[in-house]
Amino acid sequence: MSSVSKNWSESRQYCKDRGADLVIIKTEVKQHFITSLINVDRERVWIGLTDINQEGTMQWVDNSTLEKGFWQATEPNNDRGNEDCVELASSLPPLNNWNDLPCSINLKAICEK
Ligand code: GN1
Ligand code: CA
Repeated sequence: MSSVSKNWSESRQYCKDRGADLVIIKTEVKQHFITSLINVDRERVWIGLTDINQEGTMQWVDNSTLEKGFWQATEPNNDRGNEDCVELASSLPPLNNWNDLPCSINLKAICEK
């Protein structure tokens, strides 16, 4: 996990500078694992998911399309038409803790190699 809060693009660059990328979560096992890693501090972090390329189509940073999401109730809601990047809020139930947020918000991030 990055120790500094940055916007989504800067967070992605932070990971790339370390030979990694923002985390991709395609299974329940991994979703539980990532949540448990950070919920000691109830952190909210960027993950490698965005619909910045095409509104309404969530894509992982490996360019694959989202198949299964672990969304909070009523998310993603693209609030004010301005939410294209996805956070994981670790204090919420592991299978329902994603939310879309403005990509300009500063959060910590989870990188993976
Ligand atoms: C709302 O309630 P809060 O602040 O955690 C909103 C989210 C937005 C977020 C933007 C239920 O979340 O969708 O992304 O504000 N939640 C609801 O800060 O509308
Ligand atoms: Ca939202």
